[in-house]
Parts: sequence; C-alpha cells; structure tokens
Amino acid sequence: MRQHSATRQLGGLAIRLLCCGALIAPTALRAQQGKPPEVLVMATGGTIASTGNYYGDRGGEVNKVSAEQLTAAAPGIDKVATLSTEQFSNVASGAIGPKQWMDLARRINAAFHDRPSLAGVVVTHGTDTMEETAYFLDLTVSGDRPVVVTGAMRPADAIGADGPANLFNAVRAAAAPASRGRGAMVLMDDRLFAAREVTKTNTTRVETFQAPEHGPLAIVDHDTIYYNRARPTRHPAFDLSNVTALPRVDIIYSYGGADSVLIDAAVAAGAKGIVVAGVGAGGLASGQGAALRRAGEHGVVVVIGSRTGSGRVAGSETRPTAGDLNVQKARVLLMLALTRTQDRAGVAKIFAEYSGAEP
Ligand code: DAS
Repeated sequence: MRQHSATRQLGGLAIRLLCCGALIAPTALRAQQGKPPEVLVMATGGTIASTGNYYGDRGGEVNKVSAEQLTAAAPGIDKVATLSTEQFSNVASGAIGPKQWMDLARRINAAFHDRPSLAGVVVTHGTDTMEETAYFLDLTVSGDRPVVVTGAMRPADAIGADGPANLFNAVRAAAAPASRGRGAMVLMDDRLFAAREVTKTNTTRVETFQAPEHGPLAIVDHDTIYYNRARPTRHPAFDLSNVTALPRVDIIYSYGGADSVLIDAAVAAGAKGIVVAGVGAGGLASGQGAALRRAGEHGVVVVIGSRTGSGRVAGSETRPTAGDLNVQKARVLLMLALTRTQDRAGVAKIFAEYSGAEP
C-alpha cells in the first residue's frame, strides 16, 4: 500500500449547508478554526482512475491515474479542504471483495483514530461494486465522521469526464459538518445517497446511481450541500478486530423453473449463509424450497430478499429477510451478522435492526 501526503492550502469557497433547518456557513467556521477541514482521499481504482477509449480499447490503458493525479485534475479542490491522499489500490471494482473491504475499513478506522483533526474520508472506487463497499464501510467504520464514496462513469480522458466534479463534490461533502452522523454515503452526479439505499441502476449513464423509494440524502449544488433528511439512527459498527476472514455467503437467484442445484452447490462449497433473490415480495420457485430447508438443517442461515429492485420483504423473529436491502447488500450484512451469531433468530434480529425488515 503506497501512501502520499499532499497538504494544500485552502481558500474561501462559500458553501452554505442547510440541514434540518439550520443554516451553517462553513467559510465562517473555517475562519474561526484558522484552517480548512482536513480530508483524506483514499483511491482504489475504477473508471475514475482509468484512461482510454470509452467503448473500445479500454483494456490496455485502464487504472493508470494515481490518487494525486485525481486530485490535481479537480481545479479548486485545494480551496475546499486540506487534502492528503493515499493509494489503497488501483484496480477495477470487480477485484474488490471481502478481504479488501476489511482492509479498507481498518485503514479508515485507523486514520480517524490517529487523526482527530480529520473531518472525513473520500474513497474513490469503481462504480460496479461501489454500493457493496460503501455499505460495508457504513456498517464497520465507527464514529460520526463521514465516509464519502465516489467514482466516475466516464474515464479520466473522456469528453465530459464526470470524475473531477464527483471528486470535488465528494471532498466538499466529506469536509462539511452537516455530513456528520450519516455514515457512509455515495456521491455521484451532484447527489449524495445513503450507502444502505443506493444502487447502480444503469450500465452507462452518469445518473445511474439511485435510491429507489428513498431518493437522495442531499443535493449538491455549486454553492450548497442541501440535506433534505434528518440524521438517521445509527447502530453500533460491527467490530472487525477479531475477524480474520468473513464467512462465505452466496446469492441464489429465483426464477421460473429454478431448482435445487445451485443451492446444494453453495452448501457444498462451504456457504455459511445464502441470500435468495426471491420473486416478488420474497417468493421462491417451487423447486427451491426443499433445498433451502436442507441448507437450514446444515446450519446455513438463509435470508430471503427480492429480485425486483425496490420494496420490502417482510420478516419475522425467526425468519430473517432482507427488508428493503437489495440482495448484494443483504449479503454484506449477512456476512457481518454471521461474525456475531450463527443463530437464525439472532441473524433475524440483526436484520430487523439494520435492514428495515422490522414491522
Ligand atoms: N471499471 C468499472 C469498475 O471498476 C466501472 C466503473 O468504475 O465505473 O467498477
């Protein structure tokens, strides 16, 4: 892991923050404190750090842009925060999974611990699995300082590249006092979303990130970050200090004619949990029920979600369901829940608290 430190002086971009009725003037706060907020930019790779032909020969040129080059490409960024940068990795987001999630969470927790003056952290990340990493960080980074995950739909050298504006706005959001207590968020296309709610909805459009049935937490305008919701109730972060590896959890899709084969294969591969992308409000193909019961008898915890893309799956005290988490996020929560308990009712309780399944 390479680390760069680039401290830059800031000037006075006025950002007015309207939050829960309170109008805050950050420039005034900064003037009082004598220096602009400190933000750490942690770069992991993705399209934001890639160059090359967007639809053609990207292969030879991907992932060549460093964390320092990313910040240098966002004019004025040094006027909104005192930046430091760290190159965590430089890979496409398909190469980021449970091991990298844990390393990243540990690194961010350590940065917050070691630097009390740090206002927030920005993570640059490929967009394909961004929502999973963001949700993992939401569940595992402790304290009230924000983590803002951002990326780009267009490479760094594309016409109309969105990376510099996204990074600029993510740094503004991470520096803003109004962002405290909101957990991890995703900033894309001038909007901030809660990590637990956001999902990628389109393969290529810059407005691909949406939060179905919830909407954005904030609109990021040139002069203002306008939060339109009160701070959420936060549950304690999952403690990773004794976790060496996350348990295997697989996602099984339900569809007309689906049978037991993939479920049995997941159990044989050592899955400790299965998330089902059920039909409708958590229904199953008739060929899957017996295999899921068998999995349960083997101690595998089954969580039922939905493949529809929005809406709740109602649960009970003994039957864990995804609530309104999509299945990829239910998988993240199940992996973490299984580090606390392997008991089905215990997992159901955690899901009720964290996922919105609670009636
Ligand atoms: N390169 C892909 C990724 O790393 C896509 C992207 O970043 O937008 O997820």
